[in-house]
This record gives sequence, C-alpha cells and structure tokens, in this order.
Amino acid sequence: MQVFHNPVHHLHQGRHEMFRGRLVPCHEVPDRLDHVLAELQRRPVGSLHTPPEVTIAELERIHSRRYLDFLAGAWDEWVALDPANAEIDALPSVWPTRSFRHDVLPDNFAARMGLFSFDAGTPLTAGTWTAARAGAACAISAARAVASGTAAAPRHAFALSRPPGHHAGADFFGGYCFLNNAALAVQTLLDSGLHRVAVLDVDYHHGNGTQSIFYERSDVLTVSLHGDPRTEYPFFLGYADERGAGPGLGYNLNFPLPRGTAFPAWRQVLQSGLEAVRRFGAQALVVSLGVDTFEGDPISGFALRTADYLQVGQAIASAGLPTVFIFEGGYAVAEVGINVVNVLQGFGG
Ligand code: SP5
Ligand code: ZN
Repeated sequence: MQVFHNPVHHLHQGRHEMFRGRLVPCHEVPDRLDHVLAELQRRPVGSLHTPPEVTIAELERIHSRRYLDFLAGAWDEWVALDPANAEIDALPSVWPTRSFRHDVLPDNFAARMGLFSFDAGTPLTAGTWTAARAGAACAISAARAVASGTAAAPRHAFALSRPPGHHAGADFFGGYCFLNNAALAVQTLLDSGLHRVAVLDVDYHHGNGTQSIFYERSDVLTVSLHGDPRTEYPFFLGYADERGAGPGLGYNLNFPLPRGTAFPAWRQVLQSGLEAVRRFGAQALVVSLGVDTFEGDPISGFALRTADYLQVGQAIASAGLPTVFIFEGGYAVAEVGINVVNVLQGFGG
C-alpha cells in the first residue's frame, strides 16, 4: 500500500481551542502524525510518497470558490488587523445562526470567520492553508493511486493527511478540519471513471462535513459509526434518521452509539455498515480513519483497545474493495501511531 505524506503538515500548529470559556492547548497537534510516521518506519506497510501540489480547480470539485478564497487570504487579513496577531491563532467568535443571512459576504474579517465556520475549537494559523492543501494533495494522490491500480498491483493507499477533514463542509471549517480530504478522495475516484464509491467513517465523531457534501447524491454512499450526537460533538448532525435527501435518499447511513461502547458491540455495527457498502455495490471504499475510538482518547468516549484495531483492518479488508484510507482524529498521542498502523496491518498493508 502506498502512503502519501508531506512534512509541511507541521505548518498547521494551533496553540489553543476554546473549551468552557477558556483557551486550552490544542488536541490536534503535529506530533500525532509524527507518531504514525514513526510507527510506519518500525512496521512498514508500503512505500512513502510526497504528492504534487493540488490546484484550486481540484479543490473546487468539493469546496466553494468563495470559501477557498477566504482560506487562502485569511492569515494575511488576520495579521493586517494588528501585527501582534502574528503570534495569536485566529478563532471565530460570531456566527450567522437561524434568521441571519448566509448570502452576504461581510467585509469584516471576524464576520467572515464566522460565516465559514461552526465552532471555536479550530484555530486558523500561519501555515494552515499550506498544510491543509498538502493534506488534500495526499488524499487526491492516494485516490489516484487506487484508481490506477490493478488487481495484480495492490489497489490500496493511505493518505497521512493533517489537519483532518471529515468535519469540513463545502464552505465551512470546524472540528479541527478545513478541507474535506475524504470527500476529495471520493471525487477523485469518481472523476477517474468509477460510478459508485462508499465512505466508511470510523472516527469517534460524526463526519458531518462528508455527510453534508454528499447528502443529495446517489453515487456516494456515506456510512458513519460515531458517538451519539445527543451527547457527543458535533451534536447537531449524525442522527439515525438522516438518510439522505432527493436523489440521495437512502444513501446516507448513521450509526450513533452510546458513550462507553466497547469493541464487541462496535464491531457488530461495523459489520452492518460493511453490509450496506456491499448492498450499494461500491466499486471503491474511502475510509475516514480516526482512532479516537481508543479507550485512552482524551476527548472521546468509546473503549476500543490497541489490539482491536488489527481486527478493524481485517473487517474492512473483507469488503474486498480498492480502498483509500484517510487519517482523521485520534488524540491519545503516544498510541495514535500504533493504533493506526494496526488497522493498516490488519487490512494486509
Ligand atoms: C477530526 C476530529 O476528531 N475532530 C474532533 C473535534 C472535536 N472538537 C471538540 C472537542 C471538545 C473537547 N474538549 C475537551 C478539552 C478539555 N481537555
Ligand atoms: Zn474525531
């Protein structure tokens, strides 16, 4: 399995996220990815590649032009407000909730930060745009490698993208995510000639961005297993009655699970998700691989253990599909690498 990675992910380095009225240290840190890379050096699953840069046109297959323009210029605008801002993360503090307009594009920077986001936990930093584009490039290159694979040459790849992506929508950031790497991988597979692609999102948090991007489409089945949004982030999406809309009705599947869910119950639900992927007739699979389902995760509530991730990989391999893995969450920094590589090794990488 080819692994795509770019060291410029380091340039996205948030200092703080808002939590209960305080700015607390970020959970989504560069070290997370470095631990995966270190574990891949100990237990290689394939060759490492640095992908070429993405074009704006490639990103526009998923994201709106005005959102991409905003992201491209945001850091310079932030510093232009006050040179001292160069030492501070940009965080939103005002949002257009119900009854406000979404069609206007205010001149005010704080207003546009709010228009294009949904939480105050996702700092935008000096290198965010560069890192996010490099992460997206990993996803697109991984998808291309899978699309051009043959039955003889392994049709599997891993995008070691950072920042993560599954909470980002067509025109908003949040949940530590800016560009939806999984959605870009899906679109790349479709654009290379496939007709039906499935997303399996096993991150602890509901993949609200991925769901919303494909909600009205029947060429992409989105399946997510996650903490029940009644109690878990992102709270406002991820319920079982969200089945898709219009032509996409029946092509979105959510499996909310209670806090405390351990592997035996989680694995059964994974099988239901994989069964849905099979019924859909997927030609390829994109896995949003978060390992914040780990029992030691500091911000999550499931109880998977390190050895369980080998079986997660085996179960995903049983679908028998060309597969693109995309790195998402997982915040128990010391164990993230072992858990991710266990999935890839269990898969057979
Ligand atoms: C990609 C991904 O896994 N995103 C998760 C975003 C979750 N953001 C909200 C987390 C709130 C937890 N804050 C706890 C801080 C106290 N230590
Ligand atoms: Zn997560």
